[in-house]
Amino acid sequence: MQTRREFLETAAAASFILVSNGKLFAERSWAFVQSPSLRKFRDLAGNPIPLRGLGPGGIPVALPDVGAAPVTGVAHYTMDIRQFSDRLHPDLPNPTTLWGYNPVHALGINGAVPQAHLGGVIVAQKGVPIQITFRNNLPSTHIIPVDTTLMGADQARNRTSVHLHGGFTPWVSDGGPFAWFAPDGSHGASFLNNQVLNPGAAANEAEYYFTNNQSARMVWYHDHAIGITRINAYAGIASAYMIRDSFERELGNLGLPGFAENGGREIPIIIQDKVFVPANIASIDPTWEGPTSEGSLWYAHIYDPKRYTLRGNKSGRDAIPEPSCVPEFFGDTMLANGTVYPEATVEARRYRLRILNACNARFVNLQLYVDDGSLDSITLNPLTLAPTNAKGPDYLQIGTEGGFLPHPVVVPSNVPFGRDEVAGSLILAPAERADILVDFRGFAGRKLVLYNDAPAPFPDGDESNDYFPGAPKNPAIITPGFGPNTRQIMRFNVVAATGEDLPLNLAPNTDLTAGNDPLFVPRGVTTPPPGVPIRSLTLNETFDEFGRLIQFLGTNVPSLNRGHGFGRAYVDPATETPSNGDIEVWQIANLTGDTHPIHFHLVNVQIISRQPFHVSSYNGTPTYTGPARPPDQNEAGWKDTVRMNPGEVTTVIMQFKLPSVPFVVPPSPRTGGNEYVWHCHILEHEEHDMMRPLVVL
Ligand SMILES: [Cu+2]
Repeated sequence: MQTRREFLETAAAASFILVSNGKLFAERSWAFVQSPSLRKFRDLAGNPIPLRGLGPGGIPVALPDVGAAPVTGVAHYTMDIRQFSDRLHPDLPNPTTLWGYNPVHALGINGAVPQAHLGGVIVAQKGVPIQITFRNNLPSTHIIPVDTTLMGADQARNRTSVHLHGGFTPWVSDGGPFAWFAPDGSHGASFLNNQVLNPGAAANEAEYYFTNNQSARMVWYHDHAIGITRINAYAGIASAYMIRDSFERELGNLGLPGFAENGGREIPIIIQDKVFVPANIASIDPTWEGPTSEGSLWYAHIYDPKRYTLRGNKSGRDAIPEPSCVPEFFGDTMLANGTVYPEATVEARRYRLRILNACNARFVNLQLYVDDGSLDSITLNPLTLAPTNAKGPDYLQIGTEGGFLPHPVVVPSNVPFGRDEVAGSLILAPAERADILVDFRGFAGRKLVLYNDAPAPFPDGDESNDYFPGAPKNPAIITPGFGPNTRQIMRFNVVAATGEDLPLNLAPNTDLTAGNDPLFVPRGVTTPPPGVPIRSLTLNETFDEFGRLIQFLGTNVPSLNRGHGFGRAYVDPATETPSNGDIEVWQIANLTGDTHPIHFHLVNVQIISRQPFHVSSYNGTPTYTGPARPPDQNEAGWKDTVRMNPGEVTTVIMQFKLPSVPFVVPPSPRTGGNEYVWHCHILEHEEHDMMRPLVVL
């Protein structure tokens, strides 16, 4: 597999990419903001920093309004999108200013629903549609600096668009980049939400219809407004959405723990990485435009050539804008369910964890180790930097983004990331989800650290993005037991069981295929089914007019835009235009040095294979350098986000079937069809400009 460095060498040799003197690992300066030193797992008094659960005191679970929805008459919710503050760690001197969802009604709460980070989890039932009025109450000043040179960003700062990620949604409710709406009633060119579903809507409102016509799974919803998605999501505009069904309920008889919203031993865990404004921000980062009180969110806003690759040749390059986007943003402090370094008290019995990687760009390789009682809980082997701690229980993975796997898969919980195989324990790219069972029996009285060692960027890594005490290549001075730390996410405090679980009758030989749509290709088959049309597509990296790195999706035909290689801009005419019901195979050649988590709106895909190819000789047709291999066992089901590694062609298959809905869905005024998108879910890539229309005719 190619490394980033090799990518630059081969890219420079290839005539179709106009790269000069690219240096991906320039020497770093350390003019970089770091979060305050925050204590892990316990507050100053030694009390646990509790992991927030669902419901009162934790993340609010939205409830419907009393009246039925306009137009369709289904259950209706009202959700505000606003600026609020929430204390994300007890040692932070101030609560953090955030943007986010705030439901009007919530489970177990009478009166005003507390404004909490990630607030507004929705629990839906398969086949029971719902409708939501989102009210945009955001102030006109963003809490994160806005780079107005990005496509679509030079408009109102408080635009938003709500995308149900993984949902099976008519395009007018899909919350695409051009379907944004602002408090003053202005909206993007593709915004038909109210015309279709709520003609009486107020200026700041937008109406969305979600079919829930999908098997049980955890999806999520987040902002998708053009030009500001990465900063809106980072500011907090994201939450989870659980779809339940009868198959899932029946699994309770096989030992599946009960649901979180009913107080069962199911724990959603939403992982994010952030940087918090330190006390001395004015001297470290004098041009920071966001809130300056200690504990506010901080985000990279300067394209520092010492830190990020810049096209070497100055001639023909415009001055770098400030604020500027950056190639990827990595935080230094991990959060779970909106709290920094929390601790969950669990009984020594079986739990179901629903994990979502909601980081902007950081991948995680999730391991579980017994806290060894040392100051930092984890002790690293000085040579390998792998934990010497005893291992925690392995995972039994039962599902992914697209619902249940065909068969449960045992995932060992103690495999450090390995660069050669690009493998580890439970690897999740941004937007990927895992549904896992963890049995804490035998660990009563001990504490287990949820640990991550995935490199950032993935898979080659720049060690200055890897924060832990004694990190050899990170100049940050970190006190053991405190952050910044990107390796320790949270801790489980295992206490004695108060009851006994039903026996577990879920194992790798259990057939769960009845719980999901039938797959196109049998397990282990790495060739596309005969007769299915194949599209050849590409992932590209080059430089923009300012010399900054930019990523594009493309076809296998060179772009007419000089310097784009095979890449096409999001606003270029659509090239992926299947018809309703079409089945297609997409073979996506990654010509870059990074793994990209490619997300498909509307459809779930089945991964058929990954196959290495010779990047520098790619001319539209790959020359393969090794055999195709099937997806990992825990990717064998349906996926809405697929990791595509450098130097590999990833082959997926999907059917572009539109949902049927009880109202008329007009074509998009922009693209003339059912306007969806496919894009990289590294949010900095998506924004600049790794996204393409997917127009279903
Ligand atoms: Cu990407």
